[in-house]
Amino acid sequence: MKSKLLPLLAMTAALNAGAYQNPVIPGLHPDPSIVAVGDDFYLVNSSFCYFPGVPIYHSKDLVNWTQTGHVLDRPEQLPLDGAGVWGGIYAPTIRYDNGRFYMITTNVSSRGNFIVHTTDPSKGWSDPVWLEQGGIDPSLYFEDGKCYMVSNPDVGIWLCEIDPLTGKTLSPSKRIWDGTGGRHPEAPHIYKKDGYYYLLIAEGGTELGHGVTIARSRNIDGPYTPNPANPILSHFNKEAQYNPIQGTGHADFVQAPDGSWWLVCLGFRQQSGPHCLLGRETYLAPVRWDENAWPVVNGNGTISLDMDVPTLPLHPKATPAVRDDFDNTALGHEWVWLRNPHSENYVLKDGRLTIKATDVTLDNSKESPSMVLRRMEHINFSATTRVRLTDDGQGAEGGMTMWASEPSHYDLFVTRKSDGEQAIELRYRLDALTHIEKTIPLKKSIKDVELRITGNPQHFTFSYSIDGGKTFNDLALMNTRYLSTETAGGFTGTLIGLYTTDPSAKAKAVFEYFDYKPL
Ligand code: 6LW
Repeated sequence: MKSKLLPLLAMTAALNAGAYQNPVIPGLHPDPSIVAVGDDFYLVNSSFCYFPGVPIYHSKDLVNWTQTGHVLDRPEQLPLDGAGVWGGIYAPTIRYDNGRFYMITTNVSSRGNFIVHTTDPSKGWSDPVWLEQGGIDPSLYFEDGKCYMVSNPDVGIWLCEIDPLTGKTLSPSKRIWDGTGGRHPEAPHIYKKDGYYYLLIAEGGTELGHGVTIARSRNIDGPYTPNPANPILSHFNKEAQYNPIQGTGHADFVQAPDGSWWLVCLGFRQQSGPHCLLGRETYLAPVRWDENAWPVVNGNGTISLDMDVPTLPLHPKATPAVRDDFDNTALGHEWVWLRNPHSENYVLKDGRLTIKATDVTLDNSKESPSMVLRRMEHINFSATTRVRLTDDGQGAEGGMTMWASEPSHYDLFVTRKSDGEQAIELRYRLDALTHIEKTIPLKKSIKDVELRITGNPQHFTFSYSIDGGKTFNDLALMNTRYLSTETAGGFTGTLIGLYTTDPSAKAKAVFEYFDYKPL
């Protein structure tokens, strides 16, 4: 088994001591929630229509994060029938109390709010415990053996006491704050510090007007008094007008063992004008408490890519290897499926990933196609694979896709044509438009083809090689912006998929490796 990690350690943060680089978790990693247990930090993100769900990360220093798995890794925990890029799992919260981890979230495509719990995240999490209080973005607060839940039904923040192990509601739900007037008050979290309950929320919607506001009370159920300096974090202002990070919001606080306070939040990076393809990512900022006991985020309520602030002692992590040789017994945590996969259609053997086709195409918004995906994490990147399409009937395809949603993807693939020959094709699917941009017939002697997609802010370039990757021929370039959140929609950004589909459901696409390289 070849190692997936380079043996050399490399700083993922900025190399200056006491500085780091944002985002701390790039690509589709929105709605971060964080908890400290001793000197270990755990962080979770929302995952929408993708399986497994709710990626969980671990860190010792808040800057370097390693994915240890997913919280929802069994279909019984995560029914995703018909879930699309606006559906599935919304914002999770992770908390720890009395030896047990809790993760609370919403499956908007199923029964709503639920909790899973575990005493050891590495051993897996419980089945869902379903909850009665509605709304999205549920969070938990524990105190003196009691557990409180907050979420946002009816465009406000509501609180009730619950039993987190049975889901039973123990007190009537009470509306405790409406925010400062921004749209979509959401993402509530409660913390206690120096005799105050602080209620942190997001407002303004998860676009450019996003921000974080806070209120406090001596009693958990209010009345809550807003911070006169709200919002405590927003990029919808002059200070952040030219900031490459926009849409900052949806935050969670954590206190480190050295007493310092920090916030994780989401934000997005634009490319090709105002367009965003990476999805919403996880950012980190320091927090201090001012003389009136209100939190101040990174001095002026904005954050930057280069953070010149003291950090905890850094624990650099290994740089991920460019190449996935598919020679492990399971795919790495970076790979996900659209909806609940048919696992029998994915075989890792002899250093190859074989994906068996069904007749489900990438345009099908109900079923799970034969496709594995990994996040696009960098604006400038290249992704390369070697594929062989076998047992293929007419119309079968196997290859790589830049996938935003069922109606929005660019596909580069090997296909069996009506004349019985194979060809390389490049297709753009953009809503009502389906366009074959190029068809390159393949000689019978050619079995393996390398496919490459290279991304820059404006364009994806599609290329192929038929000499084992020695020379690549460019087929075409296509604008990135049509796959952006602004155009294609969805909460999920763009992913890179390896897929196959066949009207006769017989084909196999055999992938020998997959390279993902930031450029
Ligand atoms: C999430 C909400 C939000 O539940 O977007 O940006 C929703 N914030 O809090 C989906 O990520």
